[in-house]
Amino acid sequence: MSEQKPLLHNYFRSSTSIRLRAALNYKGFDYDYVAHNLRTNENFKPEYLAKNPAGLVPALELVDGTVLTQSLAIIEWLEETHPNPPLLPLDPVGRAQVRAMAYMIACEIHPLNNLRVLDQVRSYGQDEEGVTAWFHKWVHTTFTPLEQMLATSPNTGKYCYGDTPTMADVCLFAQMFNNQRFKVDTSAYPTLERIFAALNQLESFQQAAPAKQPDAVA
Ligand SMILES: N[C@@H](CCC(=O)N[C@@H](CS)C(=O)NCC(=O)O)C(=O)O
Repeated sequence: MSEQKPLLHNYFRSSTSIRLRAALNYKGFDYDYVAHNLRTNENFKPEYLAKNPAGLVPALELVDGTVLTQSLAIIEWLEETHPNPPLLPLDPVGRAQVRAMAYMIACEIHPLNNLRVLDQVRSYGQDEEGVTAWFHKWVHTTFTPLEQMLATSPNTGKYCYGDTPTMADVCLFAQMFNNQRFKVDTSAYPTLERIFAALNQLESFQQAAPAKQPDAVA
């Protein structure tokens, strides 16, 4: 009989799913993939709502049935239970700085550009051009200071903080796929583009990309 694995409830192009997949893969954490098509509201089916009443992805269902939600909370749990390789530096100031960059993306871009928020913007009569402009605005509002921070910080290395990936990098990596889908021009952010290119060289990150997932569609 095959060993039971934790279940990752997610969707191929959900950026919160991408960031969690990158973290899990980087840590070598094995899971079975459960797809919920957000476009057809599979995430609001009663069976999933019974596990995660918010109906959002990702969620990580452990083998004992415990369901963890919120991508960053799951990544923090992962860091505590599987510390190597680390996704946070050891010193408290560094940890705060990495979390700050992660939260800039996770708290100040993603919630404004989430599927249900874009649908709400559409419901106010905005056409696709208007929705795209909304999306771009919130990326640029945060990418401008993030680029400045990374371009000037002595802690910036190959990645957002030093020469190994951190929680900030998994968030940046995931956001870049959303940017590509909404055709955001990121040429004004050379440091962010350079870091994204470096992350794309890592097998664990490559395997987290939307196109690599079993539910991927063009
Ligand atoms: N803060 C949550 C956000 C989760 C979230 O909003 N996920 C999106 C996909 S990226 C979702 O499930 N959207 C479904 C919807 O908006 O109906 C996290 O980081 O896990």
